[in-house]
Amino acid sequence: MNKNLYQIFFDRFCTLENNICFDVPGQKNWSYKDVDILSSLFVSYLDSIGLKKGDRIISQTEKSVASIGLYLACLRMGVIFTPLNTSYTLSEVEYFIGNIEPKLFVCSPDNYQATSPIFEKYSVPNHRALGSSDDDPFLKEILELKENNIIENCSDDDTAAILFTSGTTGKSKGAMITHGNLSSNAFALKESWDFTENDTLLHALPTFHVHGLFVALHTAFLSASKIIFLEKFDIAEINKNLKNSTVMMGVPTFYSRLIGEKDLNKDLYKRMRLFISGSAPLTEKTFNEFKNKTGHSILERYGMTETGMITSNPLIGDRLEGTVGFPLPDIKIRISNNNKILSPNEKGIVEVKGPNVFKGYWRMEKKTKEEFTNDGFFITGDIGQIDNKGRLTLSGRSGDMIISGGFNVYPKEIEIILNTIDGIKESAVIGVKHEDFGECPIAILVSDNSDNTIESDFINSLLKESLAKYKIPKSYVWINSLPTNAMGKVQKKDLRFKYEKILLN
Ligand code: MLC
Ligand code: AMP
Repeated sequence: MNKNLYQIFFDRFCTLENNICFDVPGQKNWSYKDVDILSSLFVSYLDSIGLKKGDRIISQTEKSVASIGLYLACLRMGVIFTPLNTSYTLSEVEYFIGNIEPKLFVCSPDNYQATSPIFEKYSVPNHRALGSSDDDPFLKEILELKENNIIENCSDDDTAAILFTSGTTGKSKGAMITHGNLSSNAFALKESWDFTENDTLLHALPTFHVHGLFVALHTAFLSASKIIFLEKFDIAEINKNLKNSTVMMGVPTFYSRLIGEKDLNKDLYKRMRLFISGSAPLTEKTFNEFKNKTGHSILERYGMTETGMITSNPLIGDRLEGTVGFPLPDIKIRISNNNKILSPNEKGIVEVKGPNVFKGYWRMEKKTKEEFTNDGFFITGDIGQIDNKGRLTLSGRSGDMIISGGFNVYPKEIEIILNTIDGIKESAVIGVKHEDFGECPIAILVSDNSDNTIESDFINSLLKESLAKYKIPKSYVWINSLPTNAMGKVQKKDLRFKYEKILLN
């Protein structure tokens, strides 16, 4: 049997192919049939440039139906799809191109010229620009092609996508995610959240991460649901579309922004049946205020790039604030500390096993081995505890990764650059509380000349040359020396404790 994820979607939506798949405000609607054709046209293009199963492409494109058509074409052909955050800078993109060695690099028209030297340096055979407008030249060219309806035979273990997630060393690791990982997770979520063809998903997430691309789209595709496809999260657009939707998925910032509205109109929320939150901790304050103001209990779930979704609060039954719920079907979780499995209510590292768990890091066998236990559980690095009923509560992370508005920020990556700046002797980047983004990076700096500190704007401008904007520290604090322990290791815990509220009013 063909386990190609696209085949699985197709089998589900083919009897409902006239259902609207994408409703993009201001553009024409796309039925499931239209999207199927669009993907088959992209297959023709990929085939014409010689792409085969197992080849890789990188896409750093704005959110659009065309970019999803390209993704679906890759699934159909067994070509491995690597999406990149659109805010990555050239030097970040260069690393991914060197690491992935794609046969095709698709970028937004605005970036085409700037990325050309990288594409030449790494001899990427094909470089194209794809925009998000209806009259994009590449899209027009695609629409002129003849359909190629191939759906390559794939097994559960064939890699469908490589998504990058950073590491403690500051270098990103490509997580190889298989057709089987994605299909098992999509089925688990469809069942757990009871998605059907009667649902309308309000989609305002970016489509270069697990949340917006896999969790949201796959669950909808498998159910032939309608997707209201917004360019980005914008309160006015959300309010305009809430009354025509039934489900929304978002990061906690979506919800804190919605309740922050002065004239929140409860009536708009009447048709909605489900609000889902994930990618970062949802505070109890946000959960409770949202419930008071809209009447809805947000359903919080937990996952990560390497595993897809792991746990979810129940659709029917108590959605407890501050907890991330129960393991999804076929997924096992446990808590461990120093190789010892802990009992209920004991706090330790969350480990996970199941068909959702990725097959390894791209070209990093050693790193892959280090992240799994001997009996095959993936070590998430998240800290939590499981109660007697099996419900998971998270309380932090073992590393010093920061999650800002749902985007991960790795301090090491920023510190490496800060430490090269003249005038900075040493630096420590930490996550502190932020009203809007939940958590944000700030940098604690030590000057190499006690009489002088450098202007923040100057540091920002240097960092922006190589780092995406969301990684730029929101504040700089100069101190005489960093606190260290007897081994000379910087005590970030002390810094976090001292500066935790520095960004709050
Ligand atoms: C934007 N900025 C951010 C930021 N997003 N800074 C820190 N953290 C962020 N997340 C910057 C902008 O560049 C801008 O900088 C300034 O902050 C104000 O921008 P804004 O217009 O207010 O932000 P906006 O465009 O509205 O974006 C905020 C957001 C967005 C929360 C809507 O960040 C977002 O869509 N986040 C979702 C991330 C996501 O999908 N994560 C899933 C990962 S998958 P300046 O300098 O121009 O002022 C995963 C697994 C799982 O984690 O479990 O799901
Ligand atoms: P990523 O590597 O981008 O996939 O991010 C995964 C990380 O996001 C997880 O390891 C968690 O630390 C965090 N995360 C995801 N969902 C939640 C949640 N509901 N609550 C707290 N943290 C979460």
